[in-house]
Amino acid sequence: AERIDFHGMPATRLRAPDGSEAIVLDHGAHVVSWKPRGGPDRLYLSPDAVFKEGTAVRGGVPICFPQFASNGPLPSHGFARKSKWELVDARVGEDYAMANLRLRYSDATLAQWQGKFVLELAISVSGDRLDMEMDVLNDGDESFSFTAALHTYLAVKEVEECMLEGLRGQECSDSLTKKRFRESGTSFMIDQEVDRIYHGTKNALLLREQHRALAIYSENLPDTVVWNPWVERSKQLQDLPDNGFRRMLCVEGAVVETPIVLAPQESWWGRQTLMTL
Ligand code: TA6
Repeated sequence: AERIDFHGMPATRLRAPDGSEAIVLDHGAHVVSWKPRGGPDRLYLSPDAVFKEGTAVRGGVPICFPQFASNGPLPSHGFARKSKWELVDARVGEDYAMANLRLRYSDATLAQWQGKFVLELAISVSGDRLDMEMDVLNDGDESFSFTAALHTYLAVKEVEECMLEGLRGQECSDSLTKKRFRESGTSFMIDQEVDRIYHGTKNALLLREQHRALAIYSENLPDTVVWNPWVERSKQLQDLPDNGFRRMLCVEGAVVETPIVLAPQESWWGRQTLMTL
């Protein structure tokens, strides 16, 4: 693992012996790039992304913690993605490269939220896969609850030609229409703004495109958020080009509907794995 400067921010480049690579910023423990076996980047990073302390980066894998979206008193998606984390470990093994980053409660976080947490992100890259695991420990003497997500921006060639499979039969809350329904289609295509939370994800999801596919696995992340801002919303997002929505699809491993409650010294973890097929 190598320390690098990424758009003016300190970052770590993980390179496994097989040529697979990932880059993670100290800022937000934000994974901004993932190239399985030297291939093209499978994460979308906006060309207009802003790299600045206290700001969230558009693209890659923002970590939403301790609040997903605006479901609570904190600014959207919480403070973890805007905070400076500490790199605790970076290593290259025989067939992998990994890093561990940590964010611990501070006076700044306690001023916004009472949880005395220790949040860790472990990233590992190997062959065709990227693993990202969040670990949360309650290091205080009072319980706290939180929602969270690995808000993954997948890179796609053309979003209108993608198919996302594996959601059939799942309960879905549509954040745009505020309706709740059961998904009946075997695959869904994106041809308009989408902002949905699927509940009780059990299966692997498959994102299929022309000539390539990506499997998305979640463990301990019972909700899957699917988001694409489409034409109008993209125009409102200053850090996304007007056509940026065509190159991305967010498929997020999340815990939204039922917040996690941690008693003192209890911990929780959730993991998302991406694998090219
Ligand atoms: O995960 C979907 C979502 O919550 C959307 O509602 C959308 O606003 C998106 O995340 C991006 O949020 P952000 O705060 O990064 O602009």
